[in-house]
Amino acid sequence: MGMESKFIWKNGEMVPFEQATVHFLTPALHYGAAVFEGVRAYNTPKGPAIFRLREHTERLFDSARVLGFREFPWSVEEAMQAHKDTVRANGFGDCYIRPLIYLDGGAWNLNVDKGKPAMMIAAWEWSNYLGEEALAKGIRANISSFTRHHPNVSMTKAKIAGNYVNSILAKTESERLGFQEAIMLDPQGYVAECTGENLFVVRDGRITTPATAPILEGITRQSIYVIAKDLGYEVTEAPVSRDQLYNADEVFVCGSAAEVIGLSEIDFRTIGDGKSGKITREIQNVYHDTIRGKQAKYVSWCDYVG
Ligand code: PPE
Repeated sequence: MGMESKFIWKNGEMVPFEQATVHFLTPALHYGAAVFEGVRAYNTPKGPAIFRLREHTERLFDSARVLGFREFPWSVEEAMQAHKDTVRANGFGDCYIRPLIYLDGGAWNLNVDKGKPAMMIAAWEWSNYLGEEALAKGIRANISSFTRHHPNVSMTKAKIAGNYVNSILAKTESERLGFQEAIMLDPQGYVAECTGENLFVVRDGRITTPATAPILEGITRQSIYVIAKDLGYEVTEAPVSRDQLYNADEVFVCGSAAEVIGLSEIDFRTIGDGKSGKITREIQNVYHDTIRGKQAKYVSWCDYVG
């Protein structure tokens, strides 16, 4: 399954896939000066719906503001509509949606004000972000030798393209070592997040997740927080140390692309009984029903493409 689609939304127009190109001298390409989102649409009983579209679009605009953009040609509402149009134009049900606002033209002295923002939105059919067997078996991870961003070096709340070089370094290293994901520690040495997911720890029936200061404020993380509380679990934000992962009953990661995936092993230490744990599976099941519009309580999180 590739990343092809019929159409990509480009600055207000729906253009054929092949025409969604940028010039070599696009500043975003040289400096990583772009912001993006990872969003998913799912087939639901009432037709395709985009999960938490408003929250993703608001975070996209927040990221752009953090990067320094001050004026946009589009509003949040227009961008939300553009996501729906892209899914519809391609005839997709289950798909991944990737909007990107990038610095286009004229910013050659490292000042955002000298360029202008441009936006494109693509969609493609992308399943199994962490591999075919991840759901049932869980995945093996290690603690990366690369440290996650310091909040005053790279802005951790923003999905800035350039920030992801840190993720690429870590993920490449982990996969070359034979793992499927990298867990990254923050500059103080506490557990931060993975290269493209937030992380939760379960011990004695209680759930803990690192606080948001050094990490991306994941929308899946926030959804899981609500779901787990509604299921009756105590969920706390607290610092998590590396050895608290080793001694956890369950560890799971979550993100729009990955959804909810258990960790079976960390640094060659088996977590729990070495597969997705009981609470992980319970949350995973509710999450899967939620994103497909099958949980009445959370149906307002599904934005129908119409
Ligand atoms: N942390 C990071 C660093 C991150 O990139 C993501 C999303 C999350 C946490 C979870 O955030 P949320 O999707 O709002 O729950 N990662 C996106 C990009 C993955 C990629 O390979 O590119 C995603 O899941 O779409």
